[in-house]
Amino acid sequence: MLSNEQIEFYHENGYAGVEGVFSSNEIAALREVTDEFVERSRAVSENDEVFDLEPGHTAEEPRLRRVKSPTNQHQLYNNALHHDGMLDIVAQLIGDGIRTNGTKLNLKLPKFGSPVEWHQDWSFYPHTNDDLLAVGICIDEMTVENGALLVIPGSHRDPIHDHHLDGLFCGAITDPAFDDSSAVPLELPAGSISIHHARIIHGSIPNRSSAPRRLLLFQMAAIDAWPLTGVTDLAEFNSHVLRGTPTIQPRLADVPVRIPLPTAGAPGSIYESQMRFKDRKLV
Ligand SMILES: O=C(O)CCC(=O)C(=O)O
Repeated sequence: MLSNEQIEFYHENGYAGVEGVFSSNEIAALREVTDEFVERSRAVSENDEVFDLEPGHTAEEPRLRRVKSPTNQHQLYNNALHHDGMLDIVAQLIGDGIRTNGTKLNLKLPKFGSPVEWHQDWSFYPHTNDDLLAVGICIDEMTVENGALLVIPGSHRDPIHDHHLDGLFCGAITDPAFDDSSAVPLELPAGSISIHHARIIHGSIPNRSSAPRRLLLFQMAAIDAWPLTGVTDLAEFNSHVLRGTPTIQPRLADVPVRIPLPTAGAPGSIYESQMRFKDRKLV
């Protein structure tokens, strides 16, 4: 559980790091199953429903950068999503009713793991209120050298920045005057969780070290936050509830919104949508 100081820190700064949430056995099991996905990616040559590949990926030298919706791909990841210690912490920040609105496993394998350009998750999925955050389970120690998550403290209270390029959503902050000089890294040992508010500005640089940086990310929303891009299948929507009772009465808050439309093509991963943006800061 978080102390009052940790809760205050999160609300003030928009992020938190909590050590020792996952045991060394739980982390060892997550590493093993993640290694299996890297092995399986050898048989894949193009991005598909499960695998997102780095440029230069080959069967001989697999360069997997994301397993999409890992909780649908393996029971162990799904167990991690329901981890009570983690959900107790999330409940302290967004309330007892919790829905997941997406899961992903970002891998920065040694020496080349892709950077992620500055962005606010909220630009991808604005909701009726902003009690949303992402939890990252550190499968490996996360350091500056292996491409730790970088955050701009307090920026969850900023307006929503422009994430469009040439009129199309690209999932990165495109304002050339954007200043990232106050960014800080979230350096954490394996087994920790990182937490970042959906509106905080964050990103990461490439992995230049010989150690992997694998981060299992769970997006979480308060149960009464509804996506502004709509819900078409209520049963499916409610199947993502992790704790609490679903409601059809969204809570409305005065939040800044830009809709992530139009897109440049079929919506892909953040790596794909940011590719059009050449003037990147995090390279
Ligand atoms: O894996 C990372 O370093 C950044 C993750 C992220 O911001 C995202 O996938 O939206």
